[in-house]
Order: sequence, then structure tokens, then C-alpha cells
Amino acid sequence: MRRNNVVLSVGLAAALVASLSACGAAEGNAPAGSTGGDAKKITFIQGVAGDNFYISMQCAAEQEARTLGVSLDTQGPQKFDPTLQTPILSSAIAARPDAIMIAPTDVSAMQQPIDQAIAAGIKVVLVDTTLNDTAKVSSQISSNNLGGGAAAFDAIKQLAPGGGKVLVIDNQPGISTSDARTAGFAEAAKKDAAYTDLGVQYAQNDVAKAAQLVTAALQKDPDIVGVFATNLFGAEGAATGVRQAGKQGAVKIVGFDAGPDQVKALQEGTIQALIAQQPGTIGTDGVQQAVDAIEGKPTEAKIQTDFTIITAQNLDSPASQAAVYKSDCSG
Ligand code: T6T
Repeated sequence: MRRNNVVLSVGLAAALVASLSACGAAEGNAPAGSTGGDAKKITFIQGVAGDNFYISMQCAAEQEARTLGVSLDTQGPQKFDPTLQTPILSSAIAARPDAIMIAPTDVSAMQQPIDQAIAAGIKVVLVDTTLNDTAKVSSQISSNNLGGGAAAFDAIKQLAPGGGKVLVIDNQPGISTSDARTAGFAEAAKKDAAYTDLGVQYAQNDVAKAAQLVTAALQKDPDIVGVFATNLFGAEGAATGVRQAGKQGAVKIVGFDAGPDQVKALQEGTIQALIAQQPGTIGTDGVQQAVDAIEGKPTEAKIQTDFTIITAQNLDSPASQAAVYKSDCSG
């Protein structure tokens, strides 16, 4: 496994100690890169359209496709849902691209549809999320999600050093990335008796549901000290829930991902730390691996990317600014 040593803006401890004292992602975009008749074709299927994380990945993938002279078209379901992603994949398979780059929305439900693509002779590169069985895929590229979950707990520890109850707001079970984040968080929390882990509540990527879950949890347990939200939508909802409960700043929120809305919440003091992934690197690497696979060159079985911890205090640093996700590919 290769590890992308992209420098963290600051190490976790340093970051927190120091700082606390598109691309138009929608179904069926016009292809980017070479559109010449003999250009190799890659289809990128996002986990969900309109998500800043996948938009940032698309922008970088399109750029790399232009550099390498291949064509790349991007599609994505309207919800993070295997029943919506499967038909998009099926029609992509019918169009016979040379490679498909995909973020599977479920570790098991997407197995058979992806195996079908491989059986049809299409090279498959998994980006962000993965599957139960990856023996036949050409490459997989994702963040260190387990480590990110542990880092989220460390962040809460530093923000609420007195200990107390902590809660996790997740998307849904069966997503490799967020499952690893919740596992990393739970393992770390278990090691510190000063904290009581209230466990995971699932919001199905629905901001309003995440807000309701957090409001209800705060009514039941008004002494919650920290909330870990495992992705963009959970963090947005958690911020709303804490605000509605009038506990802004008192309940610390650490969120995975760093879209413009989460950065705004950081500036307003509703969210205290963001764990920004490197969707651009994942997109660039994904295209490179897909092209190598198409050309019959060796590929890297697994590439792990790092993350940057952003707080209000380090937000203006060049590293933090570079880590903020895009909402379109114009910039
Ligand atoms: O956190 C990312 C991604 O890594 C995850 O698999 C699904 O949610 C996001 O796209 C953010 O919304």
C-alpha cells in the first residue's frame, strides 16, 4: 500500500493545541478531457451528486484526464443509495467505457453490479469507498478513515478535556468509509474512561434528520460534551441541532469533511474542528490508476490518502485553505 505523504497542515496535536489555546456534479455531465474518437473513455460514478467532496474529486479527475488525453464523464445518484447508483452503473456498463471509477454506496449491495462491469472487460478503480471483495478491481484509493475517526475523538478530547458523554452522527451502516470512521472513534473512546460513548445514530445523509437526532439526544442527555459527525451532511445537521438547542460552543462538534458550509460553521463557532480529506488527490490518483490499468501497466492495489485538521485558528493558513472542498470547478 502506498501512502500519500501530503503534509498535514499541522499534526493533530499541534493543530489543536496551537489553535485552541464543480464541475456541477449532476447526472450526465459533458465529458472532460479528450473527446477525440480514439481517446480512452473513463466514467466516474460518484457516491452522490452535488456533494462538495465528490465535486472536488471530479474537478481534479477532469484536470488529470485533460493532462493524460483521456475522456472522463461524471455521473452520480441523487441520493447515497445503492438502488439509485446501480442503474447508473448498468447504463455506464452498456456504454462500454474502458474504465469505471466508482465510489460504491454499499460494501455488499454494489458488489455484484461492479463485478458485472469487470466481467464485461471494463477496468474498475474504487475511489473513496470500497467493497467487501476487491480481488478483481484494478486499484482502490481512499482516506485513512480509521485513523480519521480516532483523530476525531482526540479532537473532542482536546476540546472538552474534562470528559463526558460523546455521540456519533453517521450516514448509514454498510458504507466502508463512515463505518471505519465510527470504528476508529469507538476504539479510541473505549480507551479513555473519562468519556462515555453514547454510540452511533444514523441520519441517512439527511441534514434535517441529523439535526433532529442531535436535538433529541441533547434533550435526553443535556450533558453531552461532544458530537462527531462522520461526513458533510451529518456535520451540517449536527451544527443546526446544537444551535437549535442553544448549546452552540458548549457542545463541541468535530466533523469529517470541509465544504464551504462547514467552514462557515467553523467561523461562526458552531463547529470546532473539521477533518478535511484529499478528494482532489483521490480523483487524480484514480484517473492515473485507471489509465495504467487500461494500458496494461501495473497498478497500485491500495493507495491511502491523508487528512488535514482545520480549526478556526488555522483556517487562514495556506494548507487549510488548500484543503477546503470546492462547490464547482471554476476556481
Ligand atoms: O465523507 C465523504 C465521503 O468520504 C463518504 O464516503 C461519503 O460522504 C462524503 O461524500 C461527504 O458527504
